[in-house]
Amino acid sequence: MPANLPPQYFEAEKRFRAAKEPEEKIAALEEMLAIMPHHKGTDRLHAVLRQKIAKLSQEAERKLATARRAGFYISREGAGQVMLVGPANTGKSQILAALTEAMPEIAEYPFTTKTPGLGMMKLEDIQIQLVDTPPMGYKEVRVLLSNALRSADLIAIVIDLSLEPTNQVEAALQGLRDARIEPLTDDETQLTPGSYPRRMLIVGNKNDLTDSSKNWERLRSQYAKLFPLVSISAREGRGLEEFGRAIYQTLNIIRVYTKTPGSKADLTDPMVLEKGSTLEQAAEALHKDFYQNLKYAVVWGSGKYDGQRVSKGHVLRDGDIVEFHI
Ligand SMILES: Nc1nc2c(ncn2[C@@H]2O[C@H](COP(=O)(O)OP(=O)(O)OP(=O)(O)O)[C@@H](O)[C@H]2O)c(=O)[nH]1
Ligand SMILES: [Mg+2]
Repeated sequence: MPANLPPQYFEAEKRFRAAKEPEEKIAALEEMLAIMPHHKGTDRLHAVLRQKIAKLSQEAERKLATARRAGFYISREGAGQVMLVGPANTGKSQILAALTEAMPEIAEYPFTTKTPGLGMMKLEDIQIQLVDTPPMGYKEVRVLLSNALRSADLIAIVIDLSLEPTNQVEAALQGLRDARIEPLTDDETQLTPGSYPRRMLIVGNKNDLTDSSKNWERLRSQYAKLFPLVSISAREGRGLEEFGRAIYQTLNIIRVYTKTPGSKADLTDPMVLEKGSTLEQAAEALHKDFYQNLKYAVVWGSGKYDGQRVSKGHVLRDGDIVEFHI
């Protein structure tokens, strides 16, 4: 045992032991390597950890290749990625069809969708990627689906309002918990260590059917405090605008329009930033030159008055127009 390993090393080692995915194991090992002092006594341990990382990297590569082949490796496009998940037959594919150009298979029987389906949904002047997924609890795809869901910007739990809602929501939440995905909350102490906190909302679909209003009330009384909720009929095209608004709000984003000095603002192609972003963060997202050389900016919208000069720490708001000066 090499001497003088600091306590942080053993904490990272504990994380390594607890980790289930190769990516997490690699991260813990890299931390251990960074913490470990370099001298003769640690040479061997160094080599052992490096070897482990190399092996795990190969494993991660193989997993990724499998996911790609099966259509579960979904590259993110647009201003946000929203995954439609839930029990079988609740209308996830119908929603994708209603809101995008995609033409997924829709059928009366459960377990129709076997691999994810993608489409782009227009929300005012931005595009959101919608992803239709196979039903949760479909065991052939569980691992691949879990991995895909962990990187979603928003998980939309879709349930059928003609049926009792609680069981459906709980089944979906349990499926997500099995994938170690938990609802994102403001209170981080609520989260299980090693879990993947994600933003979530609940969609009650088929609100055109009998009993749907009774079930909607039930759903609201039980979950309104925990999740944003929306009632729709994908088949009849009802509530789709509200659904879009709920997605936009829950994604927690703002749109910022840029303007070059002396010309008009480009109001067609906003930058999309996380809510609460500062001018400096906007500059960073735009281009590294802007970030490095930013002197100040002029803002229309969130300033006290239009055309106000603001500093790097200024918090931007949805719809702001920004003119960067470098
Ligand atoms: N009445 C009504 N039926 C709907 C609505 N949305 C979907 N359906 C019907 O519900 C059935 C299932 O729809 P799908 O979109 O295939 O459901 P899914 O959740 O993708 O199903 P899986 O892929 O098996 O998980 C089909 O018969 C649809 O026509 C709706 O808003 N109202
Ligand atoms: Mg489907």
